[in-house]
Amino acid sequence: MSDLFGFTRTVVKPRYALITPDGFVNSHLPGWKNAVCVVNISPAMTGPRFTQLHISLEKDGVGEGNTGVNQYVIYVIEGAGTIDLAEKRHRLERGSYIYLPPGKDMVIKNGHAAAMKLLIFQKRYVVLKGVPAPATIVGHERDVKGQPFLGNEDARLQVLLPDHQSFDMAVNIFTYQPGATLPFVETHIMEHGLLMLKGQGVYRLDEDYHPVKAGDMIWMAAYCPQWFVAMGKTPASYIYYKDVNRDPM
Ligand code: UGY
Ligand code: MN
Repeated sequence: MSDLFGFTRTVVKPRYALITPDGFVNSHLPGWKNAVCVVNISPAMTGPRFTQLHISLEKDGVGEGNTGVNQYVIYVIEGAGTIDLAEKRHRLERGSYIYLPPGKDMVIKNGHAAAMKLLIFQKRYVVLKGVPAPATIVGHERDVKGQPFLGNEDARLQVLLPDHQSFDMAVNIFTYQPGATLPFVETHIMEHGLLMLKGQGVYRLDEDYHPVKAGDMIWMAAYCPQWFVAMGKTPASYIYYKDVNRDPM
């Protein structure tokens, strides 16, 4: 379907973007070897204040660098490998995630012949006077209990980063049983970057309704009205970024 008549579900609008895998185009990014890197969301779109990368580390793939003024959240979508941080080596598998504060060195390696696929959110860290920047976190989604969202047992939220003022970003996984919805059309100052991890549904973005499924990426600008319903016979889940805990002015 995708190569007939120039059809795609991808759409880039001033207040949101839906980017589907058929349209991904690779970039060569410094520090990544034997890797297929796609910059799905970035300030180059005019609007986003963060970057969302999809990186496929092939056999012997390595990513090496320093976070600089930014902080990273790296989530393992598929495959397994390791990350070396100053203090030690950590094993990574599907569902592992790492929070790296500014100024942190890292070396991430694929340990197998099959690709290790990574989702990376990068955001410039905004200092809060008197509050030290967060420390590194290495965790796994299975260790984070899903809480009912606004009392709905069928829409559960896993909050991957601590709810603490030192963090200026949050990354959560939202899992919906078939038919479950965001309870209302949200309109808020926070922006989002999102990857559909499982299942399918319909996303309302601004005034438009889009069918979405696992593998799709979405950018939602601040104040972009948003709503979701999970459809089909299996649960739908997505991982998403939002900016938090800082004054708007
Ligand atoms: O955290 C959120 O704003 C979340 N409820 N938004 C979303 O899922 N689109
Ligand atoms: Mn939201």
